[in-house]
Amino acid sequence: MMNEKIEIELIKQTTRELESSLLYLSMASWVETTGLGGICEFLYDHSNEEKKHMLKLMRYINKRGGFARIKKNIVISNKQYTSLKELFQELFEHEKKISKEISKLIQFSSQEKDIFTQNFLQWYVEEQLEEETLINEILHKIKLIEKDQIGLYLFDQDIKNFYKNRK
Ligand code: OFO
Repeated sequence: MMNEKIEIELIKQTTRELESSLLYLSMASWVETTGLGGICEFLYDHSNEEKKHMLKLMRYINKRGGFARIKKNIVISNKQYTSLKELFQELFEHEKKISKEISKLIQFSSQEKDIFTQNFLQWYVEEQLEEETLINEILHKIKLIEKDQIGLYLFDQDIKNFYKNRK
């Protein structure tokens, strides 16, 4: 059984994962309106990934004798971006914020001497590292080709082909 304080903190993280999923989803929708099919595919796909992160947490909470639920008042963004650079910058900041929350959660589970939760959260540490690196790489590339429409088109095609080959 996990203690109630840990359960409450994990429920907060479950909600954050859902918020992440919805953020990627709303960003994907905006990008789709710009006609960049590859990048929008990447964002839709990642929205599903975040939902899987949420489910993984829910299943863990229940397995440890808690009751997984989503907090009320979920943050949903319907923002219209001015550029892809702005969007990926926001995403990068978001992922860094999530990484900090995971780190705080690990420290808290250590304080509470919950080694199961500490161990469980290691998966999220790896995941955040991968995500931060990936989003930062994309942001970097977008900054390089910022005003080059052909460059942007080719970059989008690259991402599109990557997804085509995965199917
Ligand atoms: Fe759930 O991995 Fe990012 O936010």
